[in-house]
Amino acid sequence: MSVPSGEIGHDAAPAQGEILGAVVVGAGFGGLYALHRLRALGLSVVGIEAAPDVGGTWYWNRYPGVRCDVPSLLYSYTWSPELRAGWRWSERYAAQAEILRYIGHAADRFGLRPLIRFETRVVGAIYDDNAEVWTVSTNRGDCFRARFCIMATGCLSIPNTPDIPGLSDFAGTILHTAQWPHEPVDFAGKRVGVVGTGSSGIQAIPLIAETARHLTVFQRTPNFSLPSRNRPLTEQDHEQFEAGFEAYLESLQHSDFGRVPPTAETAPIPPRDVQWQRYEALWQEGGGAILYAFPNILTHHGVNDVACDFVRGKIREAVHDPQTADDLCPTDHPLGVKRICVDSGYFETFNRPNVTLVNLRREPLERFTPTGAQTSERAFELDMLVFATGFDAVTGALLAMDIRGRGGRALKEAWSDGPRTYLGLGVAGFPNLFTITGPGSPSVIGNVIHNCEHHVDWLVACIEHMRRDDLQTVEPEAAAQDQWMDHVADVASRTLYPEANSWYLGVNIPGKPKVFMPYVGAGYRHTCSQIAADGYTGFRFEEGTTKSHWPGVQRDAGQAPGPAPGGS
Ligand code: N01
Repeated sequence: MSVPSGEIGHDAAPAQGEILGAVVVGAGFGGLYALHRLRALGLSVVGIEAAPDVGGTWYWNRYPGVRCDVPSLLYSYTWSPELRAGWRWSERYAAQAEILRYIGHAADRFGLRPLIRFETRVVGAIYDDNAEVWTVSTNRGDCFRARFCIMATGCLSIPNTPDIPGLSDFAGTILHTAQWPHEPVDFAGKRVGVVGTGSSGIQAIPLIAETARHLTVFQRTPNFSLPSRNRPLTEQDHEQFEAGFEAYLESLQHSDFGRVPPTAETAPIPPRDVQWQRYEALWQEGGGAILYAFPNILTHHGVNDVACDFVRGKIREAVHDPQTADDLCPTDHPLGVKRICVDSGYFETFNRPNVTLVNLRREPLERFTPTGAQTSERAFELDMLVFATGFDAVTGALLAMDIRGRGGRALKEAWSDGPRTYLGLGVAGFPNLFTITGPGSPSVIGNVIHNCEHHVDWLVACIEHMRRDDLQTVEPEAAAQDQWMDHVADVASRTLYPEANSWYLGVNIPGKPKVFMPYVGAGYRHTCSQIAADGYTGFRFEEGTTKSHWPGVQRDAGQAPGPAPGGS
């Protein structure tokens, strides 16, 4: 057996017919932690990553202004005191480059890079009913056989570029925020068009406007955005965070950060002036905390409408031209039911003489031309086009692969009416396949790193349980999955979330079934723990027929096995 040397493992010689403990697809926050934990468990593991380096979505999203909208002290792994002690965030909201350095630092600190095959994209994962193993094939033609297949493919990893007529005729530069080049992009002297005003567009627009000769923003739906009030972190910030860290860790077990609390339905509606004062205080503080100002803000129009009025008032204060201000005010959805945006000077950017807002609701974008864009009313001359048009979110990366479970059933077929999982962790008919932050789990709601950690901890405990009892396979029971999906839909239907055409519902992708994908209910961690404590209620384990007795378990930690020979 040869072991790959160096950091990029795809040159390694294959091991004949070896069955690995696990293949982990994706080397973002979830995939890296899964590799770390599974290796520590004694499983032979290999990670497969399409990018040339670790980082997941933070590797690809390098557009100007990109930073996280979760405070950096919280947007960090919690599982390693050494990692925490060896890292110091510089700003309240970290920029992408710093986050990527952090992920790279974690990968190096725990020796994870040698486990990963970079620049390799998984194209298929097929379950072999007889051998009870997964065969994972890649675009490089190699194929790995493994007992467990861990999909850490991320919720925001497949960029969406809308099919607008004439795009291929456009003679200028075309960029997408989620596929940004590594070389600096120079907007100086250029007439730039940005399509899309979600989180990515709202972060990029102020920075592009600073250097572009002219910036035209093509806006279909205005969004609610709150000021970040980003600033350097002080010694005091770090000390306070450290002092409260254990309590914070403990709170993660019980908190429902970002989800709808159990008190939402019974909470009183605070008087308008009380709400207003609270929103003002949170607006001054900066960040997305307005979303959690009252327990019923995401369930009751009596609260949410006031929050909407408040933010619209702030937009009108910031933007000088009344028509532009009006166009920037969201009116077709409640606040927070599309992912809230957090910005630095977004609305003020529209006061610049070199920035034009085009309201596509009033004048639809008809086509691109070789020299620009044509709406129903006007032609715009452009040198560069930036798509900030988001992602085929949550399910996009999973369905981009040919995943087949028992009897060769395709995941695409199993999910033809929308994703179906149990707890967002597993899919009936797809044994030993785990989906980290899969649909039907909180996934993108709250702190995604902590959601990843929780899923990895849960699945590792499940695998330990299987090893203890010498169980071969685990998968959700169909009835438990049905019940869970009904519950996910029921919880969402009792909130204001379904009132927006958001990517949470998949409606940004033509033809994608309209299903609310994240779990927004309370007590998710508790539910998962209880299910495990009760003997994994709703999961079916099998002793298996192959009696292969934990292949890959004996391997020394730290080695990266090579692929088995064969094509995809
Ligand atoms: O994508 P989006 P994003 N013609 O889908 C518009 C995370 N994130 O990349 O609303 C014209 O939100 C579309 O218009 P509409 C975060 O979770 C986090 O900005 O569909 N316009 C919308 O304005 C976020 O939610 C951070 O009418 C078209 C925009 O494109 C998620 O990623 C930073 C169009 C897409 O907005 C996605 O954000 C960045 C068309 N044909 C991202 N098609 C932070 O942590 C689409 N649009 C801060």
